This record gives sequence, C-alpha cells and structure tokens, in this order.
Amino acid sequence: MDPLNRRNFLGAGLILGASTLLGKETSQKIVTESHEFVPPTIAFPEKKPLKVISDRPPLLESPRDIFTRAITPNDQFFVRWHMPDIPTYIDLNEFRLQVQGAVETPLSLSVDDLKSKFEPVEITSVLQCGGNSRKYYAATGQATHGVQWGHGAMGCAIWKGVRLKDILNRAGVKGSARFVGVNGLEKPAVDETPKFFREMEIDEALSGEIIVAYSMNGEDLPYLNGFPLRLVIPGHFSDSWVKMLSEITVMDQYRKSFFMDVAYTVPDNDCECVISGSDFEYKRKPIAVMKVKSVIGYPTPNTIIKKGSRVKVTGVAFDQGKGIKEVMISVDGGKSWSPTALEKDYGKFAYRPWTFVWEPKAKGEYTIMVRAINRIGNIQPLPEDIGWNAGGYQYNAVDSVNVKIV
Ligand SMILES: Nc1nc2c(c(=O)[nH]1)N[C@H]1C(S)=C(S)[C@@H](COP(=O)(O)O)O[C@H]1N2
Ligand SMILES: [Mo]
Repeated sequence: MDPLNRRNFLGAGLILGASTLLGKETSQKIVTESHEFVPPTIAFPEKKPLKVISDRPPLLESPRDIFTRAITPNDQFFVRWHMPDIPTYIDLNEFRLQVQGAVETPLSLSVDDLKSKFEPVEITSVLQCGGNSRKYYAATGQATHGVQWGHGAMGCAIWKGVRLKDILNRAGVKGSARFVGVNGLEKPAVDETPKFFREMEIDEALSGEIIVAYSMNGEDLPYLNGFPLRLVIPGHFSDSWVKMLSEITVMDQYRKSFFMDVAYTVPDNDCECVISGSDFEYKRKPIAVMKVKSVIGYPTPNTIIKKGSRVKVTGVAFDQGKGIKEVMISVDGGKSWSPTALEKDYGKFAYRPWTFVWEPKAKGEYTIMVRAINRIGNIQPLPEDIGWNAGGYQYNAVDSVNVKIV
C-alpha cells in the first residue's frame, strides 16, 4: 500500500476519516460562484505590485512564484489588516511601547530602548494567516466565509528583536497575572467596531519564544507589516502577531472580545471540523499552531513547457516547528509519488525549500501535486479529505498545479 494513503499516518490534529463525515449527501455549498474573482495587481507604499483583495483595509496577496524562495522579500510580503485607519507615519522620537496592567513597574519603551537595553534575538519564521488558502475549500465543494485568499497569505522572514519575556520581566509581572493582552496603533472606522485586541496566557507570554521584532530581513519593518514593532510567535498562525504593537497589558482576567472569541476559532473537537454547511454554533477554540503544509512555487498553474525540458519543480514546506521529514511529489495526478530533495535548513520554524527535477517524456496535460510529512508523522490530507470549519481556517490540503507539455 502506498504509505501516503494510509490513514494511520494521520497524526494528532489531522483529519481522521473526514471524507466519510463530509460525504456528498451532507456537504452544502454556502457560496456558489460561477467565475473566480481576479484581484487587480497594484503597488502599495514599500511594496512591489501585489494582488489587491481589498484596499481598505489593505489585503495584499503574494504571488505564487514567491514560493521558489526560502525567504520572502519585504516588498512582496503579503499584508492583512482588519481596520481601515492605519497610521502612515510614525515618529520614533514619540513612539513608545507601553507595558502596563498587573506589573510592578509600568514601562514606556522607545525602539531605541529595545535595541540598546535588551538582549537581541533573531529567528527565521513563517508568518501565515489562519485564513491562508481559504479559497481552496470552495474547490472541494465546501466554500467558507471570509477573505478568499489563495496560498499567498503567508511568507517567511528573518525577525530580529527582543524576547517578550525579557520585557515582561523588566516590568515585573505580579503574581495575580494570568493573561497578556496586545494591541496596535490602528483605529476602527467607527467606535462601535471592536478593536483588534489579542490575548495569550501568561505562561505563553513568558515562554521565551515570542519576540517583539523591530527588524524584518535586516531592515525596518515595512509600515504595512507593522513598523516599528510587531509580535512574532513562531509556529503559530499570525492572528496574534500584532503589528504596530503599542500596548502590552498584563491582566488578571481574560477579556472577552470579538477577535478572540468569534474570529480565528475552529470547532473544539479532535478534527477541528464539522460537516460543511452545518450549524455554525459549535463550541469554539482559537486556532493556534500551524499544520504541516507544502506549496508549489514553480511551475505556476497553466505553465506551458517544451517537451524534453528539465523542469526544476520548486516549493516550500513547513509545519509548527517539529520539522519537515519528507516532501513527496506526484506528476501523474496522485497515482505515484516520489521524494523531492530537501534543500537548506533555515531552522525549525522556517520554510524548508524542496526541489525535484522532472523530465516529462510525452506531450499532454499534467497535474503536479506535493505532500509534506513532518517529523511527528503529520501528513497533509488530500483535498477531498480535509475537514471543514465555517471560518475556512487552517487549510493545508495537498497542493496541485496543472501544466501543459507541448
Ligand atoms: N495591529 C494589527 N496586527 C495584526 C493584524 C491587525 O489587523 N492589526 N492582523 C493579524 C493577522 S490576522 C495577520 S494574518 C497578520 C498579517 O501580517 P502581515 O500583514 O505582516 O502579513 O497580522 C496580524 N497582526
Ligand atoms: Mo490573519
């Protein structure tokens, strides 16, 4: 038996037997679209032209060929904001990061303070929106609500900054503290809109892995990616990687909010899924660690390739930090699979680039597919096996690209 098809490979957090759960009889379409929306491509400040899914708030998607690179350049890094009113100029002489709430000594830190008074740390990590690849749910006949991202709501960068733990310890967390809330400088269009406020448990905040970053790939962060400071939470979906970070509030109690309790949640059960189109009122839990995933950077869909070419199929794979064990490729639509070559290792939270040299022998149409397995045996599900959630989060099914050999 092809090991990739064995259900016992499906590790924790993956979708066990979801294909039976999501049979044709039970799955319902929420949205029926006859043609795909093609976003315009426009250059925003500090950015090369990117697919503009919305301009207010800015939602900019990276192109698929970005996945031929292990590090995503800042000017092609995707952008996602929830509020339209984002500062376009910040004076670093005035800007302060406030550390407040249940602490012995509240702090007001400039970017210079962070750079000069704390130990610098650096990490290469994937930043992926929980809604990345959401539009592919629709292709499985199980459309979902939310921004219909392709795969381009993720990137991988080298982040430099200081440990959140070090900042909190400098302020002195009180014994009563249980949560840490974070928010940035942007404002809602109307006061009634909930603020983009995120919370984490105090243990997570003090774990040492979370960084307040002031540099991205050796440069200041672009404004659209959160200048001057943002949180970096390696291995986790980016909904809590708060940008233009201006307030860190240590709290004794959890504060209920739209962005924590409704958005960015999945069903609170083992498969983190429900039957498509079923009741939305399931018990929820916040999305957290990322699931194993790989995407093809080259060739891009509908590439026409001359017969006899040596095609260097290229892409990236990653997971929540367990490490990629293997990336398999199929050039016959999933009938047979071969291993790809894993390229340079940039660290456990980074993209793992992979390559495969393909010499197509005959003319015709081909479907290239890739499938990654991590070191704890989690494997990407086939699209027909992926579980559904109403928010369309955590899509990680096998990626495929059609090409033509002429
Ligand atoms: N201040 C602030 N930070 C934020 C958000 C936001 O709306 N405001 N969105 C979050 C979400 S959901 C995502 S996917 C990432 C996007 O990061 P990027 O725009 O740098 O790619 O930022 C996160 N941090
Ligand atoms: Mo997101």
